[in-house]
Amino acid sequence: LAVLASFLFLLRYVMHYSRKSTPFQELKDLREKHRPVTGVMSGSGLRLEAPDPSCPPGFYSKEELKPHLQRPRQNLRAPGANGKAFVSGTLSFAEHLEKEAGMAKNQFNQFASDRISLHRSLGSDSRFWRCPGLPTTSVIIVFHNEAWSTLLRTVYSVLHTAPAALLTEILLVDDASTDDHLKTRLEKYVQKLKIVRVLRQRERKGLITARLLGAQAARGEVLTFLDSHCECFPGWLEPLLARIAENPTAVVSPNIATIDRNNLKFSKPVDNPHFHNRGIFHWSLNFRWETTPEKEEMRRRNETYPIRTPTFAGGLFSVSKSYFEHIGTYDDQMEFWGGENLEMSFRVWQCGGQLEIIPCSVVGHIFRLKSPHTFPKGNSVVTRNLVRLAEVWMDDYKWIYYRMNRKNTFGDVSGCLKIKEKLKCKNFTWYLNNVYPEAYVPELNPVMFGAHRDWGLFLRTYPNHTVYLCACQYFEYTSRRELRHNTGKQLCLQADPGETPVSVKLCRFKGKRTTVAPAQEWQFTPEHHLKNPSSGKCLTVQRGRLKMTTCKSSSRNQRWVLS
Ligand code: UD2
Ligand code: MN
Repeated sequence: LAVLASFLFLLRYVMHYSRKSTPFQELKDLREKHRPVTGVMSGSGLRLEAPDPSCPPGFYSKEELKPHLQRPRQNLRAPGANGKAFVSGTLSFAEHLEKEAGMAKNQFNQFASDRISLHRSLGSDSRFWRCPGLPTTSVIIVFHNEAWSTLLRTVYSVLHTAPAALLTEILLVDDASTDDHLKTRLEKYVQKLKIVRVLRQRERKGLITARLLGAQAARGEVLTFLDSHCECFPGWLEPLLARIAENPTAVVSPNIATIDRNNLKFSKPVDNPHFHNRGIFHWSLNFRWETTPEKEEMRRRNETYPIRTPTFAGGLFSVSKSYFEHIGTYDDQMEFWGGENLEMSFRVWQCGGQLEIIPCSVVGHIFRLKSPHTFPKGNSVVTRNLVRLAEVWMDDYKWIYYRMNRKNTFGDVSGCLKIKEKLKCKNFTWYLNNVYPEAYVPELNPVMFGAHRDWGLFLRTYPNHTVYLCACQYFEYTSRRELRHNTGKQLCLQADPGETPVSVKLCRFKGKRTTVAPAQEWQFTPEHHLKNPSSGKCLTVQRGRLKMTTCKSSSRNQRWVLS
C-alpha cells in the first residue's frame, strides 16, 4: 500500500509540473495578448493592421486579431440587440425553473443574459454631453542623413508603444538626404510596416519646411513630431493626447530622457526622481533647460500634472492639427535648423495657447554636443532664423539680442506679422510678465556695452571664474553700475580684495527686492577708470589678467573705453 501511495504521489507531482501552462505562463501570455498593435481608424469601426507578413514580436496578424477585436455582424432582431430589454414571451415550466434558479444564484436574470449575444452592440451613442476620448495622431519624423539604425529604431519604438487605435500613421519626411540607403532602400523597407510612409523634400531646405510637408499630409487629428533618433517609453503617447483632448490649445512635450551619445544608455526619469526640467531662453536666443522653479512646482497638484514651460526644446511634441493651423503653423521661411523652437514657444504663448511638459510621457533622444549638419548657405542661416523670430515676436526686446549679436538680413516677415495681428496675439512684455517672470531682463538701454576698446579685446570668463582678456565675450555697463555678462547665467564682474585676480560671480541684483553687491559696483570715472567705490581701487590689466590696484590717472593699464 505504501509503495502504491508513493507512486501516486509521484505521479501527481510529475503531472503538475509537466503541465505546459503554469499560472505564471498564463499571465505572460495574457500580457503578450494585450501588447499594442498598429492600426488605423476607418469610419466607425476599428480596422486593425498588423505589419504582415513578417509580423515582428509583439504584433498579431490580422487573422489572430479578428476574434478578439472585431465585433461580429449584429442581428438586430436577436434578443437584447442594441441594448434593448430581453423579451421572453411565455416560458415553459422548465424555462421558468431555469429562470428562477438563475435569479436565485446571481440576483440578476441569468436566463436572459444567457440568451443575449456575447457581442451585443449597444446602439448609437446615447450621451448628449461631449465625453472625453483620445484623438488619433500622425507621428511625423523628419530626417537628413540620419543613421539607418537610429531612424528605424525610432519607427519601431513608436509602433511597439503606440496603441493601434490612436496611431493613424508614421510619416518619415526626408530632407533631401544624400546617403544611398536612405535614398534607395527606405520605401521598400517600410512597405511591410503598412502605416509608415516616406515623403521626400526634393531640395534640402531644412527641418522646418520638412515638418510642414509632413503636417500637410497628416490625416491624424493630432500631429506628433519626433526627431529621427528617439525611443519612446511605454505609455508615452496617451498622456500627450489626453492633455490635448482636455485642452486643445495645449502644445505638449514629453519628458525628454537622455540617450547617451557614447553608449546609448537610456536614462529613465526614475534615475532622477523629483527633478523636473523646464525650458527657458537666454538673451542670445538659445534654448536652455533649468530646474522648474518652486512656484511652478507648488502650483502642480501632483507628480503627473503638466509643467508650464516658457520654451520647449522643439523636436518632440504633440499639437492638435487644427490648432497648429490656427496659430499659423511655423514660420515657413526659416531655413535648415535652429530658432523654430523658440519661435513656436513665443507664438503659442503669445497667441493664447499653453506650452507644457507632460511628466507622464517619457521619450528618449540622443543629445549631441554639436550639430553634425552642414548648411548649404553657411552657418549664418541660424542667425537669420533668430533675427526673424526676434523681429516677429520680441518687440523692442529684440534690441537686447541685436546689441550682443550681429543683426542679419532676415527676409520678409510680413506673413508672420499678419497672423500675429489677426489673432490679436499679446506682446513680449506680457510674455515676460506672465509666462517667464523669473527672467532677468537686461536694460533696454544700458549705459554702455561692448569691449575694452583700448586693447581691442573683449572680456572673457573662464570656468574657474577668472577673467582674462581675449577677443570673445560681451559685457554691459548697467545703470546700476554693474558690469554684467548677460548672455547666459547672470554673471557680474566682482572686485575681489587683495592681489587675487578679479572674478565673475552670480549677480546679486536680480530685479525686484534685491540690491547690487558693493563688490559688483563699478564707477566709470572721467579718467576712464573702472573704480569700485567700496574698495576705492581700480580695475587693472596685469599680464593679461585683471586685478584691483590703486588708481593712478596716468596708468594705461587702467584706461577702459566702453562703446
Ligand atoms: C534641437 C531639437 C530639434 C530642433 C533643433 C533646433 C530636440 C530634442 N531637438 O536640436 O528638433 O528643434 O533643436 O532647430 O528638441 N534635420 C533635417 N534637416 C536639417 C537639419 C536637421 O531634417 O537641415 C533633422 C534631423 O535629422 C533631426 C531633426 O531635424 O531629426 C533635428 O535636428 P538635430 O537632431 O540635429 O537637432 P537637435 O536635437 O540638436
Ligand atoms: Mn535631435
